[in-house]
Amino acid sequence: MDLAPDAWKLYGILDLSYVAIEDSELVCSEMCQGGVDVIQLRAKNRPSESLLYLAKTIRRITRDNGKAFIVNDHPEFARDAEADGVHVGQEDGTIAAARELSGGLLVGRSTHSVAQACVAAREGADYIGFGPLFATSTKPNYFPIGLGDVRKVQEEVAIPVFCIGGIKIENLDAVLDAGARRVAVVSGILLADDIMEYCRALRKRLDFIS
Ligand code: TZP
Ligand code: MG
Repeated sequence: MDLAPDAWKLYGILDLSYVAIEDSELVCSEMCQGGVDVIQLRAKNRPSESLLYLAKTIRRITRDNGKAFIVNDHPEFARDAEADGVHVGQEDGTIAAARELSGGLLVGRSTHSVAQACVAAREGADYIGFGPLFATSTKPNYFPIGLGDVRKVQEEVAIPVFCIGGIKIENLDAVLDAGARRVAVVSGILLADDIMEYCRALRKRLDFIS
């Protein structure tokens, strides 16, 4: 398992608004075998107890497959599940607080502009999400920022930038042509007929990117 976000290109998000909890182990395994580098567990509005239990299960599967594991929103669960990191949004407190609460794990931050990306990097985030590039029902209340700043954000910050939001196999070339080197994908993967094959197709295209 490579713990350096710098080594990750394909960031898969296991979002329980798309996956029934009883299917999550299988989906996680398929994502791992399809070639994601890292899996984030994202479970908005879920009771905390079930989330910690699931986080421990996903930790086991990701570890067995040599993949990194990130927990969204809950630094204490990240710590207790022995995840590699925690991912926090703009409203989720400081990077330092998330790192402290997680017991010193990696901390990623969602950003929606180059300015927010710069702040996150200055604050000490280990990587950022940047988007949504395109409109997406996974994060419906966010205005899509488009492809225009993809190159610029990577010039402005030295930490890894994961482009996110509406990315599918069909538009991946456009995202990469705009300068992206890493992507995070939720519904594209989770709604695919064959999750493993879908991840493999994304992976294959990303392998050409330095
Ligand atoms: N942050 C910015 S867009 C987004 C998140 C979590 C959702 C991306 O989901 P999808 O389904 O890949 O568009
Ligand atoms: Mg959050």
